[in-house]
Amino acid sequence: MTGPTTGNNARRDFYERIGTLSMAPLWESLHQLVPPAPAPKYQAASWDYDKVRPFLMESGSLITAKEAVRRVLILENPAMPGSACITPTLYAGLQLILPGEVAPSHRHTQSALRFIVEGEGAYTAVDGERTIMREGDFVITPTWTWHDHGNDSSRPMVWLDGLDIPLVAMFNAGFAEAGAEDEQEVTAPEGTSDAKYASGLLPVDWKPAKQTSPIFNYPYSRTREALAGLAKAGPPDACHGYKLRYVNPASGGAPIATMGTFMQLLPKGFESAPYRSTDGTVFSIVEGEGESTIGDKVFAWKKRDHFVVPSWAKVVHRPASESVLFSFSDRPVQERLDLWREDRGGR
Ligand code: GTQ
Repeated sequence: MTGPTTGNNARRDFYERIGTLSMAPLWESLHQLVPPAPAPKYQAASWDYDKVRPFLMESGSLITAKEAVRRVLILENPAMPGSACITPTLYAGLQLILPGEVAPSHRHTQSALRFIVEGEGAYTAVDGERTIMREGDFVITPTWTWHDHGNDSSRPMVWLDGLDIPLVAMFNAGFAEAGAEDEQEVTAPEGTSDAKYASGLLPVDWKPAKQTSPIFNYPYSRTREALAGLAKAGPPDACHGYKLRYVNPASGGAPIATMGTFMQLLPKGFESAPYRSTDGTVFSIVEGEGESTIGDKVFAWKKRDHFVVPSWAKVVHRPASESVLFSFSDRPVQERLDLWREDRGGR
């Protein structure tokens, strides 16, 4: 019996010959394909709102919301240039609507979340109902629902858009349509969905048609009140401080099937225990200031700043004042697939 041919030239020649049949040797890439632990190809990064805002306002003089359809500056992961991704599964951007503008109606299979960063009084319309948005509100645009945005206030409005664009692209499941009119017809008074679904009550014979939450604005006033109550009720979690997840009241699951959303309060002087999880997470600072160590780098943050924590990167938060952080990730998808993991550093 003769042993295997071990010469590199013989192997390379073999790889070339099987390559002509669109085949490749697994043993050359096995450890990258099945890594012992996540090895993300993207990095931690932050966006300082003081630096971002002038460009956002400048974009307002370059193009109208109508022409742009959505006037947004994408927050792109610096390790994924040209991808329009902030993580491999998530898209994030800052959208500007100036007084009097309308971002015309359209619908797409990508789900969107809006997290209001600056301003008050613009609306988003979803399926015939408008909601007025204020700072800290979390608003959803479910998959394949008509939506337009408008600003009847006297000030610019800026919000964080979070979408599952890369995930939908991976599945090649993207469809989109422009509406016949810029603004969809309003068929329900403001507050209808809040009255029906947001008080721990549901219309008696209502059955959800999809996984998406029937609530489309989770106002900050209520979220903040819940956090304050929680902070009075007991000690903070070592890793998260006081952290709540937004919920679809009809299912107990996430309001959007593809993106989990969270709000946490970090008390002044708190230092979180090192934490990591497999869901790369985008943060938007609502109140306060401080810094976070992500992996081996320190990122300072304050109100309206944004940062991204990659999968399995260790994070430690150090708020200098009482702080409130909104975040979103693909955690519900990973949980559905039995993939999601966390490491609480023993705490
Ligand atoms: O508001 O519909 O930032 O379709 C990117 C794509 C926002 C939106 C974005 C979109 C939207």
